[in-house]
Amino acid sequence: MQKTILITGATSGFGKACAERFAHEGWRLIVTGRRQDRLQELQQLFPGTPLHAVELDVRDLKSVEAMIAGLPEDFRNIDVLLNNAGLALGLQGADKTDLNDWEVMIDTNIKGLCYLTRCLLPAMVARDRGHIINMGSIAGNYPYPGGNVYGATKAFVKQFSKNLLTDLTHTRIRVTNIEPGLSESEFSIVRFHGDKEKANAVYRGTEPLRPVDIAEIVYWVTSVPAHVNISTVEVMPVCQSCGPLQIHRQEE
Ligand code: NDP
Ligand code: 8X3
Repeated sequence: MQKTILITGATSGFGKACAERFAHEGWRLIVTGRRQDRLQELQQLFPGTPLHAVELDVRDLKSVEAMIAGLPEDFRNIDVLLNNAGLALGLQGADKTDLNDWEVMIDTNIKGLCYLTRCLLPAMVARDRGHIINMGSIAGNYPYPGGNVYGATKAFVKQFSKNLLTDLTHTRIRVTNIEPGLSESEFSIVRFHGDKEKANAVYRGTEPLRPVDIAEIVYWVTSVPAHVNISTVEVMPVCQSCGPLQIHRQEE
């Protein structure tokens, strides 16, 4: 039977690559994001794939509820929810950062992810099948300067994923947290508020992960046997690793 995946943030980067990967495997797609023109492009990209595109800001609970209530009959039974929509804003120290950036990250990466999960879970529990895949980050595992609230939102995603699994032990629903490291997408352009030079500098001299690498992993975690739950995948490019602990020494 044809399976259905709902992808948040399908208009770019990981989400778009996942849409391509799952379309290739013959899945039914529900693709969402705020940019209508990008959603229209997606509709052209996969001729022959049943695709339902919805303009959606995940921060708006009423829109999330309306999107779910408005799903066409054929798209109602969702097998996989990919909670991918998210962003980092800024890389300044916590004493200098724009408080509004913090609010947008919390509203999107935490609250939006919770809205989708809470609204879709009852149907998954009723069917006793489903898979929630959350896009975490290595930023939720390791601190770095300027990572402050972004990293903290991804630490939330990590713990929320683990707690979801605990709540769902009596079901056959799977939960996976994927934690990528340095990956080239529109992520850094968004982080630096459209400054492409700063964004390019992040990847200069590196071979970062690509959205297709992440899509491959997302597809893999869905394709293992139904009794197997891949709970966490941490993935970095070969050129990346964790740094040493730092100590600030005073001048003698
Ligand atoms: P992109 O900026 O390329 O894609 C982000 C996607 O999220 C876009 O489709 C965007 O769509 C969507 N989005 C952002 N805000 C909202 C919102 N309020 N409502 C709905 N959709 C929204 O970045 P990536 O593909 O790299 O990022 C995808 C996820 O992966 C994020 O959660 C990010 O934190 C995480 N991640 C990224 C890493 C990286 O290095 N790139 C590493 C680890 C994790 P639109 O603007 O159309 O709404
Ligand atoms: C994105 C990876 O290291 O820029 O989540 O935070 S990082």
